[in-house]
This record gives sequence, structure tokens and C-alpha cells, in this order.
Amino acid sequence: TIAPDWWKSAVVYQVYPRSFQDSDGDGAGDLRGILSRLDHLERLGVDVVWLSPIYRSPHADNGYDISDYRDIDPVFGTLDDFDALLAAVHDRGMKLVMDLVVNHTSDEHPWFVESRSSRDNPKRDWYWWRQPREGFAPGQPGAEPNNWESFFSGSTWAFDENTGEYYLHLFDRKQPDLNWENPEVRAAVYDMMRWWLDRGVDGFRMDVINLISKHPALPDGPVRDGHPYGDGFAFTAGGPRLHEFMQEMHREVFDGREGLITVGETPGVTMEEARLFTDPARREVDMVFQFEHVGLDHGVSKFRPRPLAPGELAASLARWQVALAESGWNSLYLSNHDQARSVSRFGDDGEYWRESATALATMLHLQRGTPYVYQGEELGMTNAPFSAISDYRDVESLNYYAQDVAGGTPPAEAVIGLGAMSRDHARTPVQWDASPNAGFTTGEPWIAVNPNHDRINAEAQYGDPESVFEYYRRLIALRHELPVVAHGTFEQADAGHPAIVAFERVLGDERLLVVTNLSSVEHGPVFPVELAVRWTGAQPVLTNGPGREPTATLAPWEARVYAST
Ligand code: ISL
Repeated sequence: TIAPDWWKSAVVYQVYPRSFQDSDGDGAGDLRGILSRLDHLERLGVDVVWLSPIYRSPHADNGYDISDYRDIDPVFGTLDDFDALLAAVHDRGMKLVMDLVVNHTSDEHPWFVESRSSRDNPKRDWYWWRQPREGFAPGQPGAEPNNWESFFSGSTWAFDENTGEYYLHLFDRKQPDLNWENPEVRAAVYDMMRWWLDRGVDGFRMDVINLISKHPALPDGPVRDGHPYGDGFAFTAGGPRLHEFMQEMHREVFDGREGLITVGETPGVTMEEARLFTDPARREVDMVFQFEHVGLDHGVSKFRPRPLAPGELAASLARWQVALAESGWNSLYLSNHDQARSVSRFGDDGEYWRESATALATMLHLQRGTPYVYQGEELGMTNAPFSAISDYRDVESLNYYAQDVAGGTPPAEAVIGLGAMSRDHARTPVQWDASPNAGFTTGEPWIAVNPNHDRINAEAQYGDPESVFEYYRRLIALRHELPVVAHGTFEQADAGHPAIVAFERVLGDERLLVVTNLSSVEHGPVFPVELAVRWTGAQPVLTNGPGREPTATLAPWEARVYAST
């Protein structure tokens, strides 16, 4: 039998299938491609592989718009390919987690096709249909049932000529929101989840799961000065029946099954909400992705970012350590398929590329929580040098750009925002080697390969003790070797400068000290006497720099880890 909290000592690796490995030369990654790269994951030492969506989909949002939950999209392969991959992952002692996207479906899902066919269709109520606003001509600006803005720009409402009503879509118009108030919807979702678990998958990453319970009145949201739309977040996130639904899902799907891992993706979640989601006694999910630290650098909008002050990132993460210290559990991540590359965003992808990639990883992985590695992060992959709008593929980026330009921003300026924050930075193909398409495909890649793959690639890093990859491998191994990493308490340490992030982990007599300089300037740590005395003479069990003693000056982005037993 497996411990119910086995995932505390696990590291999860996220695969974005479209950009991982192509096996058939069509320029998009696929399941056989993933199968052919399992050596990479085994070598890295990760325990769980999470696949971004591979279900049948028109790909308006790269698979986060699903038209058949029980089939694999032809771009990625077949159900047989899936079974082969699952078996191979299991053979190597790893687990496989599916992405569960059930806040919305594709507009091409048969449920929605039926729902939109007539006002009295039995599935009409499976989605959110509303009348035009009174006094406005249907389909005209202002006639939307409320003022909410879509995550992907524009109104959250799309007008359907055929029946004269609007449907709700918090994301793209090709992603209509399911109506979770309807028990048939919930039953259909749970049935589909059991189908995948019966097939052998080991859990789910649940896409925007905190948005499934809407405030049924769907009231207008507050409007920022001069902005054309209102913010519906207060009426869509953390809704009145959210935790009831989560507990029902647990009962209907997870009860009586062992060895699973569940993680809710919960943009904007508060600490209080995160505790409700992850307190094991409540039987909802094992952990959630919170978003505080990936929103810190947003300015007036995500695409108008601001620089972070020294220590700001780590201070935010430390608040979450404290918030979930007593009950609940953190997911630890700096990157995923929605975020710019962490070494470019939070580190220094120029002079201190290697040091900052490894320092950030050290600071993150040795906190209390389950770490997530996003594909390519373990190689120190950087943002893409895209400069033209034609380089971009993502619906969020393209819509934002179009809206910005329509609003009068010069195109050259609008594209600059994407240069820092587009989700496409995370979606360039994994850099396997220095060959023309980085070993990703023999065809034309669906999005450009980063030209720096001649320097930054897996082949060049394997076995090189100085590489980002080998550092990640050792960091992941530490979690498996030292129980304090998974189970210890988190004790923040004052090291005398905001750029120096230091903390101890404590489990009985076992202790860990983590000291990192998250800046491009050298700093000497100044520790409280008690801590300095405790660690006098200690030698690092892991470091990316020259320093030895805990109090030795830290070079730019130097990280050192000490252990005592
Ligand atoms: O990246 C974002 C936009 O700036 C986030 O708001 C993101 O849309 C949010 O985190 C939800 O993400 C998830 O659901 C989306 C999908 O596009 C993302 O890829 C997915 O991770 C809709 O399914």
C-alpha cells in the first residue's frame, strides 16, 4: 500500500504535448514523441508526469477546448498510443496525471452542439444561456447580459443568431462555460473522470476549477476607469457552491481509490480558500496552484509588467508557506504553459543564466510543498526573441494585441507587451539538441524554435556537472533522500538583505539550511547569532557557486544548501 500523502515527496513534471517531441514530422508534438523521451524524465528523477490536454479538440486554445473527453486528438495520436504511453510511464515507476478541463467545453462538443440547437433542447441548461439586455437590440454592443470581460479580451458573452440568446464564455468564444448547477452536467463529468481512472491514470490537474460555481444571478462587475468591460471575478471565482461541488466530486470519483494525486488550478485563490481546498479532512483536492507570485509583476495589465523589488517574489512565496503550515499543502511552481520562462522573468537570462536558473530552483524546490517542473525549465530554457506579431500563436496574445491596436496603441508598442509576458514563451519546442529544429521535429515546427538551442539544449547538458539539468537532477534527488525536504516545517531566516532568501526546514533532529542570493549583485549574509552558530563549519550538500561556509559572501545568484542530521 502507498502512503495517502505520497505526493509530498514527489516532484511533478509538466509536459505540454504540442511542444515536447514530434514523432511524425507534422511539426506538432505527440504521444509517441513523449514515449520516445521518457529516458529524459527518468534521468531527471521526477515521480509524476502531468500532460496538458490531449483530448479531441479544435485547438482554439491548444486543447483547453475539448470536443470529446474520451478520445485522443489525431494531432497527438490514438487511444492505443495513450495506453502504450501510460504503460511505459508506469513501467518506469512514474505516475501519469491528466489535465481535466471541465469549467468549459469546446463549442464543437456534442453537448454544446445540442444545447445551442434550440431553446427547448434537453441540454439547453447544460450551459449558461441568457436573454439580451433589455432595451438593446440583440447582438448589438451593450446587449450582452452583463458587463464581464473575458480572460481573452472582449465580452464573456457570444450571441447565437439561431436562438436569439447569448452564451457565457469566460475564456474564448469557442470555450462555452458548463453550467455546474445542473446535476446532469456534474454526473457526466464524474463519469468521464472515472473512465480515465479505470483506464489507469493517476489523477488530475483541474483547470480553473475555482470558476465552476458562478453566482447564479450573474451580476455586473466593477468597472475600472475608462475600461470598456467590468470584472466578473467576484461572481465567478470561489462561488457559493464551489466546495460542495469539490466534495461531491471527491465522493463520486476519488473515494475508495488509492495512490492518486489531485491539484486544482485556482487563479486568484485566497489563502483562506486554499486551506478549504486542501485541508485533507475536507476531502477536496490534495493541493492547488495559487497565483499570487505570478501576478506580482503585472502592472495595469499583465502585458504592461513592472519590475519586482529585491525579495518580493520570495516574500510572496513565504507568506503561502505560513498560510498552509498547519493544514493544507502548497504546489510550488515558477513556470507552466501559461507563464513566461522563469529564468527570463525572475532571473537573469544573460550573464547569470545558469546561476539564476539554478538559484530560483533551489529557493523553490526546498520549500514545503510539491514542486512542479515545466518542460524545458530543467534546461534553463528562456523566453523567445519574438518581435513580430506573426511569431505569436496564442489566442490570449493575439486577442490582446488586436484589442490594444484597435484602442489606438501603435502596433510596434502593442507587440512589446507580448515580448515580456506572452504564454508563447513557454510554448516554443523543447530544445533537445543543437540540430536545426532542436531535435523536436523533422518537419516545420508549429511555433518557432528558440535560436539559442545551439547553446541551450539537453544533449549538451547531460552528464555535465555544471549544467542546469544536472543541478535539477541533484535537487530532485535531495527531496527523495532527505525526509526533511518533504515533511519539515518552514522557518524563514533573516539574512540581512532582501535579495538574500534564506530559510531552514526542520523535522525532529533533521535540519536543512537554504541560502540563496536572488540578485545579480554580490551580498554577504548576516545571520542571527543562534543560526550562525548552529551552522558553523557546515559544508554544502548542494551548491551552484564557489562559496563553502554558510556565512561566506554570496556571488550573484549563488545558492547553497546545508543539511544536518
Ligand atoms: O494565463 C492566463 C491569462 O493571463 C491565465 O489567466 C489563465 O488563463 C488562467 O490561469 C487559466 O488557465 C487555464 O485555463 C485556460 C487555458 O487557456 C490555460 O492554458 C489553462 O492553464 C482556459 O482553459
